[in-house]
Amino acid sequence: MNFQLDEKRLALQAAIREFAQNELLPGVIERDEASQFPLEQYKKLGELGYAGLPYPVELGGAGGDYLDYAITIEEISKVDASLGIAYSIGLSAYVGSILNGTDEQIKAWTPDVIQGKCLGSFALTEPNAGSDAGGCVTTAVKKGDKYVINGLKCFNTNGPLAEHFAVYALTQPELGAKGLSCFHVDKGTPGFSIGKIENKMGIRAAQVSELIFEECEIPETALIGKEGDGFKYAMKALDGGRIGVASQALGIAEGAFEIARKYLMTREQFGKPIYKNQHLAFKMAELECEIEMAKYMVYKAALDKSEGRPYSIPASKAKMVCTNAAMHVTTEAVQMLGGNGFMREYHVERMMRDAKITQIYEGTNEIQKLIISRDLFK
Ligand code: COS
Repeated sequence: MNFQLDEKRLALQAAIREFAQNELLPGVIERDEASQFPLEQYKKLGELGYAGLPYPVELGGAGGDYLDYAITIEEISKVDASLGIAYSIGLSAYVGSILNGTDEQIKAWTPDVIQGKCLGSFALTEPNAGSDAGGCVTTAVKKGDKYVINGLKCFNTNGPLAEHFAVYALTQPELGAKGLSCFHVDKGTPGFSIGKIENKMGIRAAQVSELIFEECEIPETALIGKEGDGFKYAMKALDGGRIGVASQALGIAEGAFEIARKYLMTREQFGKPIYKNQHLAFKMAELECEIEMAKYMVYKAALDKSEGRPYSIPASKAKMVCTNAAMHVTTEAVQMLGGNGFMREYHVERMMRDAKITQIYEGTNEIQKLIISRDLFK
């Protein structure tokens, strides 16, 4: 076991850290307030070759692995967690779904997202199919050489901005989850429109919306993989997505921790820097350990995926531990900064709001406990 990042990864980490300071930090508070996505910065990441890190060079990726990808999301999310989730959804949930297709489909529909030229989105959740992802009612009915999609998807990250969508719909509704199939749908396809854009508590710069399908016709060649295998593809894509969310949460925790650390060293009360209060110094020691545990868990899950080991359970464990750490660290950071912590300009209140959704999306932490405990007693 090697707990050290090698030179190449350290260089990647330093480059993304610099990018985040120079390109993401300016305006991050304003983008949060205005719910404005940093699309230009996202595309710049792509131009610099930092979007499709784990994917093959033939597809426009960097031929790296999922630890590179995790480190990148972590560094982005230390500063801007909204960009962190947009990046993760496009590159793991969307690309992860389309990778179940043929070589032709993969070459047609993944390179633009892998190269960061545009965003991808993943459409599974419906108003009555959240944790019970198999409870979808959106249908895709075969008519000649086409499928006709009807239904409503909700809480779609990147919905209003994405060019490409992986859409899950029932081809055999009577079979429930076993009748679910995966399709590629392009933005602008007749019958496909963006519904309500959500006004959110956190990750406010990320764009999340409903997707509406009304007699939306797509060619039969847009079916990804086999009819009826959609639920398994979605679960696999979510396993990868959970590594992304865990990395995002780790970044949020680390970002808030660093702001708190600097604050405790510079803020003076009762004639001394406040870190000299043992209560606060010990609190920081505890949070430091919590962050380090979270980091090892998500790095391990990323390496399990990269090196071909089963990663579903490690991804669920990492997702739960990292997101709980993000919530805890950010809440403590707001408290330690006192009145300043409550103010926008100190960033930690935004980080606390951003942290909350990480415990909920990509499978609630209760669902992660279900997955982990089922594995313990199978
Ligand atoms: N990878 C591949 N296949 C998987 C899998 C995975 N990670 N998890 C489950 N499957 C397969 C199972 O092997 C099973 O296949 P068989 O029918 O051939 O045996 C099938 O999928 C059904 O699995 P299961 O019985 O576990 O399904 P359940 O409905 O009981 O539970 C949970 C599945 C609850 C784990 C799932 O619905 C889930 O993850 N829910 C959360 C959804 C989510 O994360 N949403 C986030 C938002 S996305 S926009």
